[in-house]
Amino acid sequence: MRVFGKLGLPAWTSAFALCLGCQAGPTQISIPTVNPGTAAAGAIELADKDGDEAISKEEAVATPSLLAVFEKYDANTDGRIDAAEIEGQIASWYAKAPMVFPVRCLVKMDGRPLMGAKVVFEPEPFLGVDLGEGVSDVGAAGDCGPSLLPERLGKIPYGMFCGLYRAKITHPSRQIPAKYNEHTELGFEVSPSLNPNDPPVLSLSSK
Ligand SMILES: [Ca+2]
Ligand SMILES: [Ca+2]
Repeated sequence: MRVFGKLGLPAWTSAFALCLGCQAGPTQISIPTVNPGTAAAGAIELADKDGDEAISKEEAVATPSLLAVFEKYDANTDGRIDAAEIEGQIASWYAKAPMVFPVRCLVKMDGRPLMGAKVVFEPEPFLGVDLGEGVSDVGAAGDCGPSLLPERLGKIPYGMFCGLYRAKITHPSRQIPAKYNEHTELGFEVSPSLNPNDPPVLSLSSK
């Protein structure tokens, strides 16, 4: 079992502190950054169906990650996410410096841990091509820790770059509805506001 089987939960605290120091530099790994304006324009183009230059909650099904963080991104609480709001959130990822963050989340189906499932975090298409996918197995308690491939991370043990990701979940022996993989409605934001001690839950329903 990746991440949790080998390291156990207590490792997250120290790993988080460790990775906060993993900034880009001449002797460090290359950490890609997303252009806030370009990404925001791309998100609007992808999801804005009615042409009002903003993304409603109904339209956000085309961008599952924005659906997952809709209330957070709708800073002026008008029920729509506009380009300025997306730009502001993306810019905040780099307020200190580009970093790698350990990701932790729980995966449950019908309220129970979905042990043995495979989770893939796929960057939203409007973020460009540099971020890379995160992959993880799901442990007995529903824990998972999607991480980039080791060659992207150098000496950093695991983690992902800040970004908006579509979450795709499959299982070797259980039927998982297409709305959680091929046509996923699940999304996730990797950002400095992640708290590894309070992991978000990806809640699936078998119905
Ligand atoms: Ca719209
Ligand atoms: Ca708004």
